[in-house]
Amino acid sequence: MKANALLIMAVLLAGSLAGCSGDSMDGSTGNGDSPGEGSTSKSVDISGYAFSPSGLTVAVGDQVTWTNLDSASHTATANDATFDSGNLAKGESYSYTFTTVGTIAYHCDLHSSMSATITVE
Ligand SMILES: [Cu+2]
Repeated sequence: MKANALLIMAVLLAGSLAGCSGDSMDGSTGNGDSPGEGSTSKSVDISGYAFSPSGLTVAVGDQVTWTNLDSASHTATANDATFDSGNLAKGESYSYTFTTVGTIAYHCDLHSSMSATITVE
């Protein structure tokens, strides 16, 4: 009997731990929006001195990953400083999870001709 109760508790505990796992929760002093269900990951390639796609719409809670495919270094830097990848060498990537609705224009700090937008709905 007692062993059964312990087993049930262990299962419940494991379940709740799994439920809140995540590797991008470091900025969690958030605003009450729940990034939970339905959040997805989207990708932006940095290639040929351009962001592709240059206009991307995501949902609140979605994570966007920029990957630099060029030989040259690039950054993905929000004009309003919401996010900043820092220098990305070839093959490096940077991820950011969007938690606030709005349109964020961003650019490459190293190449003023490179700009794009993320729209968060
Ligand atoms: Cu660049």
